[in-house]
Amino acid sequence: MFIDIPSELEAALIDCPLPMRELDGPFLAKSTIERYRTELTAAPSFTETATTLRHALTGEGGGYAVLRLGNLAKALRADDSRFLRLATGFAAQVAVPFSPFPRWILWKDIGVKVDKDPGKSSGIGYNAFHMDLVNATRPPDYTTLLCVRPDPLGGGRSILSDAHAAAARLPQECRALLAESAYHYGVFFDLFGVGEEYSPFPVLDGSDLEGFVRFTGKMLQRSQLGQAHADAASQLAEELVRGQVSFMLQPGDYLIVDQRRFLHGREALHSGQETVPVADRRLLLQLFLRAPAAV
Ligand SMILES: O=C(O)CCC(=O)C(=O)O
Ligand SMILES: [Fe+2]
Repeated sequence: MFIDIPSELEAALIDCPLPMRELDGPFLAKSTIERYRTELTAAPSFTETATTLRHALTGEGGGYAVLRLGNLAKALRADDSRFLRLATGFAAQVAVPFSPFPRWILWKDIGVKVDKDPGKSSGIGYNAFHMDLVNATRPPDYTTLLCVRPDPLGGGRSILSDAHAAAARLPQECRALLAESAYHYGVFFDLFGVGEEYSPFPVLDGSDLEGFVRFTGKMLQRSQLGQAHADAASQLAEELVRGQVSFMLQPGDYLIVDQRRFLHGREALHSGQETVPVADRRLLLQLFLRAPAAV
């Protein structure tokens, strides 16, 4: 699931100035996608690398990938717009980049805030298994996280788990409870390209292999759920942990997750974050993708 960039491709990409992107509402414009594709496919080994990436995401047993863009991040600086355009160009080989949030143009910062709810995005604690935008009727098909800086104190490993495999290990009664529209989480406002608010929602939607597993571990503490439904969700949470893989994202690593197959989360950052200057703290950038057929 880790994909290295061949050195001849890295060399070509450093000198491949992609133009500023244009937007079409919340989506990256088709004209930009075509322009990026034309520029990038001219680089040696780009087409093969993009094929490897798509295969890692869509092939049997697949569902996530980490593109190792660290050398490019070093050469261009990980938070430089030229580097972000290259990452956007790779993402656009998978699906259409978009931003559901009016505040962010495509890339959203996930920094570290010591006084935030520790279990949430940019908190310092354990961020339990979840899918992003779980309470939307059309969550993003892919969520992606680009690592600008890992936790300098060494915490914050990424965790991933195959959602359908975890659900399949549960007893039938438990799966039946998870298929009921008895779950809810969070608020929904001012979001683009993700449909309507979905509340209450079922965790399992019947089409066991194709559908989303609409789960977020955060609802176990933060939503009022009936006892039987909460117990079923806790069992799923346990199975997700049992099947998890974890790894530390390095600077320039670009994690792409198919939200229909894998749920994601993050282990706690190391203690002592308040002693780390804000400019040195962990920083990820998040981008969502919509599969072309569904745009
Ligand atoms: O901090 C991380 O590694 C993951 C953050 C996350 O999943 C989110 O903000 O949705
Ligand atoms: Fe997330």
